Amino acid sequence: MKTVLYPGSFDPFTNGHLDLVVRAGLLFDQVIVAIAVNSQKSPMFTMEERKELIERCCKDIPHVKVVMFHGLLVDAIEQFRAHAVLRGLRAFSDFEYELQMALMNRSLRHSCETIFMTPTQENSFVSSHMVKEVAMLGADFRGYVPPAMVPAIEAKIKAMRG
Ligand code: COD
Repeated sequence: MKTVLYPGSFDPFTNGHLDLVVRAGLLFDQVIVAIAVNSQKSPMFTMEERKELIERCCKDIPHVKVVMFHGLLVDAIEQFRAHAVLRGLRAFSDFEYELQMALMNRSLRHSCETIFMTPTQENSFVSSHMVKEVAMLGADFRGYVPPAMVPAIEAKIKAMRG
C-alpha cells in the first residue's frame, strides 16, 4: 500500500489544501494529512482543533487519515510509514522555500522523497494567510475554504474581537 504524507500547518485548511488531498488520493492508496508546527507562524487554531476540522472536511474522501506530529518531518515519515512527502506548488514564490525544504529533508534522511502537485486554477491564489486576513477584515471568505471551516473561522474571529 503506497502512502503519501501531506504535511502542513493548515491554519486554516483551505480549498487549495483539499484540492491536493483529493487529487493525491487518485495516485496513492492512502493520504495522511499531517498537521505540524511551523515555527515561523502563529496559529489561529490549536492543532487539536485543526485535526477535528480537517477530519470533517475530508469525511467523504476515502483513505484519508489526519494526524498531528511534533518535531521533524523526516521522523514523521518513518512514524507513519509513508513512502513520500506531498507538497503544493502554487507559484514561483513557493518554489524556493519548497525546494529548500525538500533538499533539507533529503539531506536529513536520504530516503525522503518529496512530490509536488500544482493546484487547479481556481485555487492557485488561495493561501491560509490570505484567507485569515480577508476574513478578519470582514470580507466574504466562504469561497476559499471547505464549508465545514466557515463557522469555525467565524467563531474564532468573534472570540478574537472579544
Ligand atoms: N494550492 C496548492 N497547494 C497549496 C495551496 C493551494 N492553494 N495552499 C497551500 N498549499 C500547499 C503549500 O504550498 C504547502 O506545500 C502545503 O500546501 C501546506 O501549506 P501550509 O501553509 O499549510 O503549511 P506550511 O508550509 O506552513 O508547512 C510547513 C511544515 C509544517 C510542513 C514545516 O514547517 C515542517 O516540516 N515542520 C516540521 C519541522 C521540520 O521538519 N522542519 C524542517 C523542515 S526543512
